[in-house]
Amino acid sequence: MTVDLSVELCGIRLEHPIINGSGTFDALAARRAFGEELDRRFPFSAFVSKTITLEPRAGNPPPRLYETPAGMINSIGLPNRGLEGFLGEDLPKLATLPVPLIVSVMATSREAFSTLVDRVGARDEVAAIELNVSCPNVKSGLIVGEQPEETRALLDSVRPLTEKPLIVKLTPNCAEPEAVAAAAQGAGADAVSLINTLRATALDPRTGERWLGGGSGGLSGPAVRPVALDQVRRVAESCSIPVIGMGGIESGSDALAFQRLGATAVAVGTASFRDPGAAGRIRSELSAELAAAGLDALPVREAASTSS
Ligand code: RRO
Repeated sequence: MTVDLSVELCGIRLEHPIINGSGTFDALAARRAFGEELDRRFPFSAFVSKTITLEPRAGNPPPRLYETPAGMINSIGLPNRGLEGFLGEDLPKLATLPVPLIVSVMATSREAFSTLVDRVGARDEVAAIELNVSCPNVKSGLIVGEQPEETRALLDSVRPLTEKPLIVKLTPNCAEPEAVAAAAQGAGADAVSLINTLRATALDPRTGERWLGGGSGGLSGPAVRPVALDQVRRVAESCSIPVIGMGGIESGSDALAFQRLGATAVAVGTASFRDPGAAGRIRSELSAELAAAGLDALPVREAASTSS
């Protein structure tokens, strides 16, 4: 049976539904390591950049990773060249990847978010912008993505600045992700993606001190998959814009579970750390899963019970 894996995400046609989670695959390093072979077998149907900020950042002191049962905690702390460095150095290279480019941005004020969206959105190489809202608003002290009102106000600021699709990357560290998704949708977001990592801490057993240089971090990997599935289900049931599902996807069967619960696309993150080819394998497995279920295309999402 021929299986059609293609999907449409915010008006962008994708060959298949598997993209990367922001910050989990360094495409420029992979190209240095694998050369043109990477382009021939590029594992993702769209590429999401590591989140960038207005100013350059060094990131957190090491250690930045801690392995847990069925997962890992990261505390990378957003190292990046800043907007100008990204536009001048990284974007021209990322634009030569064989798939559409989604640029992920984060800021601690609406003004800085606006500058990022305005400048990134003006570039033809960029297909869509991801707003990473797992960050505090320095004025209110609140984590934007934990609060529907903060999320709505952010979208109100940035929505008029670009016609490019805006994808809001939701945090799982809140009581009601569906309320935040609804606020994002109501203020003009084109899609939501979830989940970012779950807030987590690890201690060094020898010293009793916190292990990670940044203090606490975010948990990802198969350990978080049931949480991610539940949040994707709740968000997909309560809003009508596309949902990009992620959280511990390691197999085609995992990917299909997110699709069955309403995800239009899925992202592979932690699995790529162990095997940079994981997403390619997951794509083949997804195809085989669908064929085995007698399906020639991905499940179609049921209409949401409520909309904006
Ligand atoms: O850079 C990070 O430490 C980081 C970010 Br910006 C994020 O959104 N999620 C995460 O787990 N780590």
